[in-house]
Amino acid sequence: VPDKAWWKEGVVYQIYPRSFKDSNGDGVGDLNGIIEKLDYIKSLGVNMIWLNPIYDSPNDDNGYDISDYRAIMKEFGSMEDFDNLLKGIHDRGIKFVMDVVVNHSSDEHEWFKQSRSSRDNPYRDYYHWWPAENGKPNYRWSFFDEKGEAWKYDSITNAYYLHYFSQKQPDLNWENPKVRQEVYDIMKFWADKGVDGFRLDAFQFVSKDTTFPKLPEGYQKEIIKYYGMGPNLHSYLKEMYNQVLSKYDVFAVSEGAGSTLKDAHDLVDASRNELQMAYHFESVDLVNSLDGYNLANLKEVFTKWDTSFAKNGWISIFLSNHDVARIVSRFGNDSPEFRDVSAKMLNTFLLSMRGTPYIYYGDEIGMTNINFDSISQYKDIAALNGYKKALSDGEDMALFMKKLNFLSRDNGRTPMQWDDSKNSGFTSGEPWLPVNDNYKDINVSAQNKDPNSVLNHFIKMVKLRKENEVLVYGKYDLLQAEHPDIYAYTRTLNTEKILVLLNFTNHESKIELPEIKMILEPLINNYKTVDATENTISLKPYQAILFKLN
Ligand code: TEU
Ligand code: CA
Repeated sequence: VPDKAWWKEGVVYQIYPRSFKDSNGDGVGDLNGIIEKLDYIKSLGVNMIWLNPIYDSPNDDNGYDISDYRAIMKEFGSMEDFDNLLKGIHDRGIKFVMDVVVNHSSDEHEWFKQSRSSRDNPYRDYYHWWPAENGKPNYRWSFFDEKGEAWKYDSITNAYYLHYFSQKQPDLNWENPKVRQEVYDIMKFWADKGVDGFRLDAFQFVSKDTTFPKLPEGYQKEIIKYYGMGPNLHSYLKEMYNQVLSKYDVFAVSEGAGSTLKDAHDLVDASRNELQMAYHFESVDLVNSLDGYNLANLKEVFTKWDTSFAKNGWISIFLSNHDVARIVSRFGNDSPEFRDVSAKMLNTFLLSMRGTPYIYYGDEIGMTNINFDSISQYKDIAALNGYKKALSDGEDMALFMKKLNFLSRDNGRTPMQWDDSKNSGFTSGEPWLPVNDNYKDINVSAQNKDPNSVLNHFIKMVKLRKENEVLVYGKYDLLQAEHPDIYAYTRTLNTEKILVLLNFTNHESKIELPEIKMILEPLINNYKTVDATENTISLKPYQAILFKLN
């Protein structure tokens, strides 16, 4: 059994602040809006809140481009609002996780303004510059650039700067000790305010080989292998641990875990004194085309990671966040017939695995994709610049739009659906991104009143996890790996054993299990009945049941 820790036992609720609750009618969610909803969050039973970045930012990438790490984005409120929010969170016994975006800053950060102003400016080495008289630097691919180029020419000093993300997100030079000291000071500033955890954005990319050697053709298909886990990453993490993490009762989670299981262990194993948790992308990457996923792969990915982390290290469990489309639309079934049952099944899954579950706002009520069909509806820079790039590359644009419709990040960023009033109670003004039309059917207020709602099922499942340590720490054993429809596993801790049965399909399916003889009452079930005989159980479409075996 792994060592115990509060951050292993929690359930994280992730809030995209722009879209959660607008308190002043400007159409943009804000900190006071979150404060208004703290009792709601408390009622979910979750005990950690992670907010996407709330720092001052020109919003080229919705806050992932930071212009001041010690100030709050004006649209979101003030530092006083932040202090009130943090107090409100702590008063309710909830921990707070801060997003730390330090692979890059905004080009509007004072550091970058200084850095680009002249070659001998003291901030010059805060970023990666390549003097143009040395010729063009070797190609680097960019996630968000409209040409797919990570080097941007800047005429002021006749040099290129590096940006793995957008042109307005220049990469910070971590090889410069001054940059690292700035980051640790920023983290201490927030830890002194009382934040309980840090989510390190795009962190596997910070350390770089600053000779920028030529990389093999097509390397971007294995981007993490080439961009991730740079030469000095671990020594920087040990430094961060010594200066910051070890001094407070905080944990830190890395976004990205390298490209191998060993990479991931090297980040989080306790003996390394680096980070406490990491999340890998293999689960969300299961759906990255119109073909969707297949259950065999899903089982394989989750089983592989669980097995590897059974004794040492700790990972996050999630199927959604602000970088992907909605969980029900990708992994469940968002048709009116199956939307609710499949949402309940997926939440049952996330909350019955080992690892800290991260639940994205709106998934507790089964929010679905918005399915835009015209490029003018999109707001996300990844979609807008991806569109420009596809056009200039001569891609099949009808296919491109179909993919965007299913997979775009905007699908997962629409306003929270609170009630059936105009704009779902999110704002009294014009929402920055439209509310999904289905808000009259899918909203918190209606689901609160319905004991069989997705929301009440979620609350019940969180409670079950809290009351059964076996669901947190218990050993995971996959049953009948080859079953085409059903994901079945047990969780075992000392004498406690729980059986989890999940039908991932839209048809009935049977599974034969000798264990069933011992079954009495289900702990939780997203249907009213259990259809079992002596040793066979038949699951309805997307049926999800937990049984106590011992
Ligand atoms: O994402 C980092 C990351 O690796 C992304 O490339 C992710 O795979 C991509 O967004 C999918 O389209 C983080 C944040 O989560 C993301 O929201 C930011 O846009 C990005 O860093 C830059 O800060
Ligand atoms: Ca607002």
